[in-house]
Amino acid sequence: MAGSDWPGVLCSAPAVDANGNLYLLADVWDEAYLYVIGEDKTGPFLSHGGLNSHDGFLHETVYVVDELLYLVFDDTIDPDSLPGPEDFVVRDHGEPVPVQGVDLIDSEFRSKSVIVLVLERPVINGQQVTVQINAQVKDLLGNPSGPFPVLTAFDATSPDLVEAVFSGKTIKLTFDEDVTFIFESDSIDDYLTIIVKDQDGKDKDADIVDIKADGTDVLIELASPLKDSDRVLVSYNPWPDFWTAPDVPNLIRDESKLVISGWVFGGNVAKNFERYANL
Ligand SMILES: [Ca+2]
Ligand SMILES: [Ca+2]
Repeated sequence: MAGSDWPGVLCSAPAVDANGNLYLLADVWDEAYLYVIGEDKTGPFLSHGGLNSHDGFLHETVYVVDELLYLVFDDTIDPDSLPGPEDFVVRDHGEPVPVQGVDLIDSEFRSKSVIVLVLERPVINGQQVTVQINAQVKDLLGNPSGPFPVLTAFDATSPDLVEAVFSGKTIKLTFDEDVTFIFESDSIDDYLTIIVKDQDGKDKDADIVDIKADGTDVLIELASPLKDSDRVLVSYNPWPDFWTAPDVPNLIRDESKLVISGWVFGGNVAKNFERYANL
């Protein structure tokens, strides 16, 4: 690897690939870019990073956000070569998920294209989502892609609350995937509040003693026991509502990990919610 005068940029020595392209591989702030010198004879291939989605900057070639599955390519794809829904096989935990639509969008970064698959339903844990592409795509010069391996989609979907119940001193929140939680009592009120009213509508104390995650559950332990007749409202307002370092406390998040330039981002944060725990 030869150096560069531009800090953060490393370029490989020029090389020739199997298609006869003369190319340079540049590593810019940990993101790889392929620069082809001369005639482009290489078909589109998957290349990480580049899409600035509504969920933040992602550094993955294949990732899933709810019911949308993104495939990021190095090259601009000819729209006429875009495969149909029947050319993709998507599986969630091994079970097929029908593809309802295929869109082609241009990335906000450089000349990348992104194929977006619209799935029949949101997937609950993208780390177990795979996609198989049984077709070729072409770049604007007509260069066809090679065959694709079975690809694993990175989980960029936030955990969703599916149930909230209480018993004794414990309120149990159940999510649709495994979650993590680091409890920090001094600032918990900024994130999570519990309002308890008795059967007459009178406020009761609801001091949080501890919170821990166990599989898909978050268990909130209160100082004093609840009665079956109490009304319990759980409100969660995470800040910030995007990727953070893994050791930031009081965030309910999944187990996805992302490393960019030595920074580790720790999981998709559950979205705001307000839920009665006895409905
Ligand atoms: Ca090309
Ligand atoms: Ca997830």
